[in-house]
Formats: sequence, structure tokens, C-alpha cells
Amino acid sequence: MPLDLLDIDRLAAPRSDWTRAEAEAVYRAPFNDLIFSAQSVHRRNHDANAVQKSQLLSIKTGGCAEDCGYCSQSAFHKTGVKASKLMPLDAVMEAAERAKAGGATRFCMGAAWRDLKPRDEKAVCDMIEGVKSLGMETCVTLGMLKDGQAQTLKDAGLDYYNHNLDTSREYYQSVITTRTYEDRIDTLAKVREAGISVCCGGIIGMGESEDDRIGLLMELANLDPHPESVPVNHLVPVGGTPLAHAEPLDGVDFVRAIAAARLMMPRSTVRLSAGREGMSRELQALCFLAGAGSIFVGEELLTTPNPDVSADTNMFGALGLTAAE
Ligand code: SAM
Ligand code: DTB
Ligand code: SF4
Repeated sequence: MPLDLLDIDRLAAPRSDWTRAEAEAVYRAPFNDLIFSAQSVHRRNHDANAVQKSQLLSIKTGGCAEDCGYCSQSAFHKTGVKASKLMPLDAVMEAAERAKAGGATRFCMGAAWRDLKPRDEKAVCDMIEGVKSLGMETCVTLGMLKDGQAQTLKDAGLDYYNHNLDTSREYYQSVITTRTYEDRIDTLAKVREAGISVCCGGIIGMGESEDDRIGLLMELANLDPHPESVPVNHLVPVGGTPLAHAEPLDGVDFVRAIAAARLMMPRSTVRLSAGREGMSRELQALCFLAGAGSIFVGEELLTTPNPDVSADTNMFGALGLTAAE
């Protein structure tokens, strides 16, 4: 049966057997049909006026052994980001307490690692336990995991593990050469098996084609079950990286990616992630209309700027958005 974007009953239920023709029909639909459908599906499964706030902290910055072409923290690129050691627990706790006071309900700790080394497990688990004790949801992103490590993190109280597929299988090698798509899928399976919620999405604006965006969306939507959380990042061009001068992304194309993610993974939370600093309030409003239900708050992401708290407070006021629990 061909895909009918107005058949909201059918679209509102998740499925993991998306064909390329169906994914193309979603991504390339007339914009008004796409947004109407995405918003209709969104309100079947989510509170349409509530947006969840997560806050990031870079617990270990720079000097990363991977060559991700977008990343300020890769040791392969001269970006001016200084490599630092793993943060001490008390500094992490202070940051988490500030994030909680600022309204964040989830605290996401990111480390510029290729993989989690056994010697760092205890320190990271202490951070997870500490943040959890504040009553916040916990998320970490630490690179690849080996057998048993996901369970160790779960036992410490981990709620979410972020590990992005970033782009299509075909375009992946143009962006990252130090690991494979299968490496990513493998870690995602370990996270899922340990009973941790999966946070997995990608980046739009890296010079990928429309087919690559559709390919990424299909990979994500054909995971069974879907990732609970789907971050859609707008490339933040970083000087000194191979993608510093990537062709600027059209806002409409970014909104299409958000709407398609919403439609193809109807129960997941789609996060309007990196890149808000460069977006107008109107563009962000379109992203919420297209089904984004979460953002990162706080004035820094990991190494790049994010809108200040007053700008977000004003935006929530202007759009009548409430902070989701
Ligand atoms: N090292 C871990 C990893 O790669 O999984 C965790 C940290 S990494 C910074 C997390 C994600 O941030 C990446 O997968 C990518 O999607 C996103 N990201 C990194 N740099 C970005 C940039 N300049 N613009 C947009 N998104 C970016
Ligand atoms: C994700 O998908 N986006 C966040 C989080 N997961 C870890 C990271 C965005 C990083 C943006 C670039 C920076 O600040 O270094
Ligand atoms: Fe390292 Fe993650 Fe940056 Fe890639 S995205 S260079 S793995 S910190």
C-alpha cells in the first residue's frame, strides 16, 4: 500500500520495516503535507506544547583518537580545543546541580574517547551514581563499548547512552575513516541488550545528499525497537576541521529532517540538538511544529556555544512552550 501522509492512524504506530520508496515519499513530500502529518502524529504520541530540556557537560575534552570530520575534539584536526583530563567528580556534581537548578531534567556527560577504557569505568560510574542521586536522568556518550561495559554503566544507574550513526552508510567513510558503521551498530546493540535507553541520531549539513539523509533516517527507523531519543544535529562548522567550510544548510531541509524523523519514529523523542545558536526563533519554532520535543539548554554544548538561558526563556514564553518532566 503506498504511503498516505494523511493516514495519521497508520503513521502514529511505530514500525521498523521502512522501504526506501516510503522514506523518500516522507522526506520529499510537499512541505505543508509533511508538517501537517508530522504535527498530527506528534500530538497522538506526545504533549505538543512541552519540550524536554537536557544539559551537556564535556567531562573529558579533546585529543580524541577518531578523525570525525565535523568534530572540534579530534586529535587529527587543529581546532584550538585544548585536550584535558577526565573531570573530577566534585566539578561534575557542581555542573549537574547548576543544570538541575536551570530546569534540565537530563544530564548528558560526553567524553572525547574512541572507546571506554576499563581504567576509566569506575570514575564514570561514580559520576552516573552522583547525578542520579540528584533525581536527574543520566546520559553518557563515551565512544565504543566492549562486552560487559554497558551492563556496568546500567548497574551504576545509567538511563541513556548516546551513540550516533551521524549519516548514511554510504557517506560515512567520507566523514570518518577510523571506525565503521558496523562498529556503531555493534555498540548500539550492546546498549540495547543491557536495557539502557538508546539515544541515536545524526548530523545534517555535512555536504551529504538528500539520499544520504533519507538513508540515515531509514537506518534509524529500521532499528527495532526505535531509539528512544533521536538527536538531530545541525552541523556547527568548526574552524580547522575538514567541514569548516561545508555548504550552508537550507533551514527548510533541516526542518524536513526533523519532520521525517518524527514521522518515521513516532513514539521517539526527537531532539533539536546542536546548531540552535545559529538559528532564528522562527526556524526553531518550525522544528517544534515538525515534532521536535527536546533541546539542549545551557550556554555551551560540549565545546561550541548554545543560546543563553534568557533567549530560551523568551522563546518558551513566545511559543507558549512548557518544560517537560
Ligand atoms: N566520542 C563520542 C562519540 O563520538 O560517540 C561522544 C562525543 S561526540 C562529540 C557526540 C556527537 O556530537 C557526535 O556523534 C556528533 O553527532 C555530534 N557532534 C560533534 N561535533 C558536532 C558539530 N560540530 N556539529 C554538530 N554535531 C556535532
Ligand atoms: C548529540 O547528538 N549532540 C550532542 C550530544 N549528542 C553529545 C553533542 C553536540 C556537540 C556539538 C559540538 C560541540 O559542542 O563540540
Ligand atoms: Fe572523538 Fe566523538 Fe569527536 Fe569523533 S565525535 S572525534 S569520536 S569526540
